[in-house]
Amino acid sequence: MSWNRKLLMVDLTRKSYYSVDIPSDTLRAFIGGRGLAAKLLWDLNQPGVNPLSPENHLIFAVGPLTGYPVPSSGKMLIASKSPLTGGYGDGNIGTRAAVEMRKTGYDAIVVKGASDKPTVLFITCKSVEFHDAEDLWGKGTRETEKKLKERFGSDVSVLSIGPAGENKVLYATVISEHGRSGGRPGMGAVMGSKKLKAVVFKGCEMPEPSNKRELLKAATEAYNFLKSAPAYEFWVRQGTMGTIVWSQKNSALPTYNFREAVFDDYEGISGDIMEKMKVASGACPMCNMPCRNYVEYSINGTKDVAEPDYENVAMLGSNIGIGNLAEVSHLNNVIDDYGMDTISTGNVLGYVMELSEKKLIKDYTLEWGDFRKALEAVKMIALREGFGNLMADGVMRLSRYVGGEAQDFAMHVKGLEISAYDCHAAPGMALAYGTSSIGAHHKDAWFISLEINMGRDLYNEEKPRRLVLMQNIRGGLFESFVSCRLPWVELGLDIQNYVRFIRAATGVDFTWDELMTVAQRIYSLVRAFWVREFKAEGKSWGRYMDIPPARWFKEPLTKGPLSGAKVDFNGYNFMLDKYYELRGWNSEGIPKKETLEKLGLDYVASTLYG
Ligand code: PTT
Ligand code: SF4
Repeated sequence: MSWNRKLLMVDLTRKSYYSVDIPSDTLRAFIGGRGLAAKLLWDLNQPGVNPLSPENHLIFAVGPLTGYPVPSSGKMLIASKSPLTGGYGDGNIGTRAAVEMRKTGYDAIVVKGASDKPTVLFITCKSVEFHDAEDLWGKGTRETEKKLKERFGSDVSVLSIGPAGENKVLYATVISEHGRSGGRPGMGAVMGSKKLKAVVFKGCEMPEPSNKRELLKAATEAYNFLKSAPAYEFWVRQGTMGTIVWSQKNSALPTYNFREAVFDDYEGISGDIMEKMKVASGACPMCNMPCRNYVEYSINGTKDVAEPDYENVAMLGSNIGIGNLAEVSHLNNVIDDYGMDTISTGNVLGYVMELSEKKLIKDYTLEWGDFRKALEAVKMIALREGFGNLMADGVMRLSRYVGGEAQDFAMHVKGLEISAYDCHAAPGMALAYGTSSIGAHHKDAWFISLEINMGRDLYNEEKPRRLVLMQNIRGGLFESFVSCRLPWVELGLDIQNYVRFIRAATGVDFTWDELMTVAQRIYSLVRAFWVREFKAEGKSWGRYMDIPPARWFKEPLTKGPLSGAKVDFNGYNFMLDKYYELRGWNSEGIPKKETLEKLGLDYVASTLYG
């Protein structure tokens, strides 16, 4: 069976709820996670809805692999219309809450309305309860989770927001287990706008897989493969932090607001330094390749423990000129507690540092590498104090406020700040950012590693072809199964294992081609959602939405072995055209009518084309 086949609909305004069955053909067509979330947002949201209004829907979704004993399946998706970008937004979070949610008997939970007072939702397999959370409003995510466990029992799992979500910082996220964060494009702000401080889960039992024997057999083989993979030992030592040195060597480490791609002090924030500070490691549920590294650090004599990952460290380290992992870890920790995205925060700080250096702002200044002032700025953002109120709206809005040349080095795509790979010398990765489903995030395609092998300075048809495949696997399948992609990405677990898992779990004889069609369907639906929302709000939509910041085209690198590199604008557009062709979208990046119909999205076609 595998799917719970149930949707929980919660109305926070009325404090009511009911459940509905999900039709089998919907599950087959969208699988779960992102697929289901995109379908629900398309169906339930009024076009043009204000993302921070009660009418916007917030979705928590698991998939048919979530929580099964298959490699790294302890993940879930949080999705909504994004207040940061105005388009489709989601995030993937690895937490026990994913497993508990699956055990409550729902595949997705849809939250609409807004409470008049801070509220906690307590969801079990038997009931849905609305609890007062007045005492938690204003508290950090760490204390919130602790207090909720005291209140509901140590066996519950918690997703919560901090002051940033409450204050509707446009890149506020949802936090779990202190150091896990999901929903970069402001999913925490959507929760805050609904006065939903936290969701607490306590499940009963997992749904039975369709073919348990086969699922366990396939999973055991995969777990064994991972343990014996050549990269395993280094992975469990450094996890994503190994990428700092990799990015430095490959001129991809964002440095000084993506002005450069190598950082003089990279050794101070490297995986090797992290290993020296490491006091423990951990894993998301069902994972046998633990990559959560807990480091102990001391700032001004006060010790604490943080959980740094590559993106956090690059964006709060090299990108803002800090080469000290203790300082970066502290920033990371504080940002987790406020509940906002480290990538966007690092971008905003780097952007304000560059604006200050160029004397383009007078209201507030920040210098490269100034840890103390960066820490103050983080607080100002989370609490929307002074200039922090503007910084809380992200780089795109800040660049419009400053205007002129400042827009050229505003590092975002579609309003979402760029994650930690510089693309001066990686046009295919720039295309991956340009076309990602939620704005500039690497989750749909960490194309740069492949591109380095293919030839970085090439502009050809092969790159968009490989990019579409990579996005379909990562953004289509892993986000819908919902399961961590890192066994496949980092340790080379053959993707065909997942075809075996999904068949055994669901009992549906999915073929590879059918799974690719599901992924194409999800991509076109998500893109159609963006277009529908932009049109409904009277905002313009065009291929310029898929073009990364001017900096990468105009200002070459001046340091490192790839000094002089920049992206060729015509070459980029050539690959973008090929990309559109492969997706069946027109030259403005809009899915064609016949593409939508071929994918079974006739209802979407009739909205876009009348
Ligand atoms: C993800 C993004 C990432 S991706 C990182 S580090 W990375 C940043 N982490 C943050 C953090 O921490 N605190 C914080 N306040 N903000 C943060 N923002 C950033 O968020 C994450 C891991 C990692 S570590 C990666 S690559 C992989 N991502 C996966 C994905 O997206 N899908 C999937 N099926 N599997 C994945 N496996 C890996 O999971 P977002 P997590 Mg995160 C402290 O949420 O919104 O998708 O942005 O999920 O549980 O923290 O695991 O070098
Ligand atoms: Fe979590 Fe890392 Fe395991 Fe993925 S590989 S499930 S991010 S611990």
